[in-house]
Amino acid sequence: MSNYHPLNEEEAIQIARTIPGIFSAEGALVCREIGDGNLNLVFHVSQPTSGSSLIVKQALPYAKVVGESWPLSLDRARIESEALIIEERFAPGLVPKVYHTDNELALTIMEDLSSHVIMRQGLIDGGVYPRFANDIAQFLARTLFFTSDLGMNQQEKKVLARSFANPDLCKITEDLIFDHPYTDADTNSFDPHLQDDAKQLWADTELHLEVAILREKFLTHAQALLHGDLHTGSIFITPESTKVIDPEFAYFGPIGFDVGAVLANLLLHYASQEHWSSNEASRQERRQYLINTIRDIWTGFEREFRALWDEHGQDRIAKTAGYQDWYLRSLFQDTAGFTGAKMVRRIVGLAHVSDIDRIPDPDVRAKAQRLALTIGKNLIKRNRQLTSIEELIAIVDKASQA
Ligand code: SR1
Ligand code: MG
Repeated sequence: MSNYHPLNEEEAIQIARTIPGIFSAEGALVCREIGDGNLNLVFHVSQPTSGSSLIVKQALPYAKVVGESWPLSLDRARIESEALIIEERFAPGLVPKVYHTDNELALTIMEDLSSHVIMRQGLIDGGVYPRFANDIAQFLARTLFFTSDLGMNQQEKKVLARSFANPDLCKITEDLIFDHPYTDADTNSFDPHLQDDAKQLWADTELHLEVAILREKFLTHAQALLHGDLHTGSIFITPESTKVIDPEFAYFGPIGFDVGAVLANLLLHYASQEHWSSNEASRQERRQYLINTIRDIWTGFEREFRALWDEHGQDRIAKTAGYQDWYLRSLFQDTAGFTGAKMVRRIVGLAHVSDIDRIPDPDVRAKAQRLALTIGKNLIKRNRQLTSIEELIAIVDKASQA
């Protein structure tokens, strides 16, 4: 019989004590449950006398954001631990260290990153992160290249993919990103002032065709091991350090989905500058910073992915002239489309982003929401025609000037 049960703080302390090399034998431990995400319990366990600490993360058997009526597999805790270990191998220093995994209790015990802030909040507070574009470009290029058929033995990749079948979490994405925002679904949630905008989304068959094509890619293109939920709430940051957390949605899927997740969340923050910048000059400056970051991420990602391909590509046929250019163009188009889909879902779907939801004035919030929707819809509709990051930026600029 399974020993699984949700931990309380005392039990989290007892388990934390068993992790070697973190706490001194003397000195009490204290614990706080700090989980503010949609799905899990997160215990912060620390020892005031030594200053040591760690995180005990436990999956719940349902989606916390909805309640027990939405059951979810506990296997996602194993998936998260194993994905973190693989990411550390290919992108060392860019994820928290995993100290221990307990699949029965659905636990990952890992490095405490309290010296960092969640990037979404850091951006809201006006933070500037000079290392971020390069760090995340490296993370994306290295984890995605080395788990793709270009950088991993193709038979080993198939075997690895077996342990990353993640049906429950993929189903969340299939529904909440690629279906529900485009119909009058019960799970949708949006401000009443967006009723007409939502109706337009539900009736826009040109948009639906592109969403269907993106959804098909999400369902069938097992290109590489994705993080699967790489928004700015899944990144811990300081100006000197970037750490990607929370890969419980990891599975083998289309590379552009991860790159697009990062760009989408920067663009949602861009749209939210309607509120967070106090005047037009600071808004322009902040938006320019975000656009420069987006440009640097894509160009850094592309440069590193091509360099890895040239140096480590094992395949004779993958060296065929023109194939690398075709592949990168298609990755870029997927990135643009997924960026758009990940923006639209955060305005009308179940789970939103605080950058926009915390805007107090409904008129200002509506302006930010409509800007995000316009950018998102245009990126979805035009993804298959785009060929450069400058074209993507031009879509953003045009929507902002309207
Ligand atoms: C029911 S879970 C809602 C969302 O939270 C996660 O972070 C994913 O983005 C998911 O879609
Ligand atoms: Mg998460």
